[in-house]
Amino acid sequence: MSKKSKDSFRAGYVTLAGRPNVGKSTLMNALIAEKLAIVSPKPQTTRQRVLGILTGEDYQVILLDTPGWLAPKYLLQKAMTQTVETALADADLILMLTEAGTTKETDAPVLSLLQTAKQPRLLAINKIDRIEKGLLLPQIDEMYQTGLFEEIVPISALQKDGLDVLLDAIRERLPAGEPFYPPDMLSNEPERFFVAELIREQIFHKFEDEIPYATAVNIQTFEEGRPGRKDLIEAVITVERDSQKAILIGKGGLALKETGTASRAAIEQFLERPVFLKLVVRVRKKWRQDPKVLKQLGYTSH
Ligand SMILES: Nc1nc2c(ncn2[C@@H]2O[C@H](COP(=O)(O)OP(=O)(O)OP(=O)(O)O)[C@@H](O)[C@H]2O)c(=O)[nH]1
Ligand SMILES: [Mg+2]
Repeated sequence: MSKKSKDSFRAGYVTLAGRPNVGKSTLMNALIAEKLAIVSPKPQTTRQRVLGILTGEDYQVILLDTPGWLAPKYLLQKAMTQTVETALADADLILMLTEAGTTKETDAPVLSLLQTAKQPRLLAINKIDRIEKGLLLPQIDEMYQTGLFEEIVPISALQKDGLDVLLDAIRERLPAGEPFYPPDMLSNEPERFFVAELIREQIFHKFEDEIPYATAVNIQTFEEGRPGRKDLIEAVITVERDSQKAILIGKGGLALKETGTASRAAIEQFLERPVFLKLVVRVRKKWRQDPKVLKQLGYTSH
């Protein structure tokens, strides 16, 4: 690093926060230009904080993607809200995300969460590809009037529109300081985290109703470097009821086979190497309410 860029380097943590389904994970992936966070059309896809690193010539943004902010109804959701609170406390800068075409009432719970935050805040209004540009101005106005945001940037995370402007707004508010991570590093999460998430993403895409929400995935075996053989990954899919297990497995095991095939393709693309993937389904009654299981699955630290 040259002396000049060392002196003017900026680095910091930027926490993404917003309602479920507004496109936080899509934005994270678009900014990092790598699929780090899973995405689905269903709300509450993200359950844990996901860290992504974006390093430029004179800056390093460490993005923290978080679960959508909601009123918790069960222990897993409580853990999800705690994750958001911790990520907000860790932030140098807060980036709230909302959707174009909504009013501030829709975002009232998130806005009140940010009210007590001490850090500078930006707002990105996402999904502008879905509405007429003219309709955006009243929304921008209304959100400025909350007094919470230094800058408001309309974007489409999906179409990668407005991201340069957003990145500039982020960059100029980062604290001066040296990078926290090597420039080529995109995340510090372990591979097995991404692998489990990619399987969970398939389940979010493939199954309806309560199933995705009652499902957790953890990696039991991850054997690399087997001479002449593919890496072996064994994943356990946990559900709450026998009926859910039956649906996940399907007639003659067909549904599980399809989930396995789609998951393996996504995992191989992510890891850039072939793997052998084995899935098993188990039932843990009411695991979403069980502190022990939540801890085992990594949703809580205590
Ligand atoms: N049209 C449009 N759709 C988008 C855009 N960004 C995200 N989406 C879609 O919105 C849905 C939710 O996206 P996610 O990135 O999973 O949203 P999230 O905020 O991370 O959701 P949670 O993790 O559940 O809180 C997906 O179907 C995305 O494809 C956008 O700019 N335009
Ligand atoms: Mg998400």
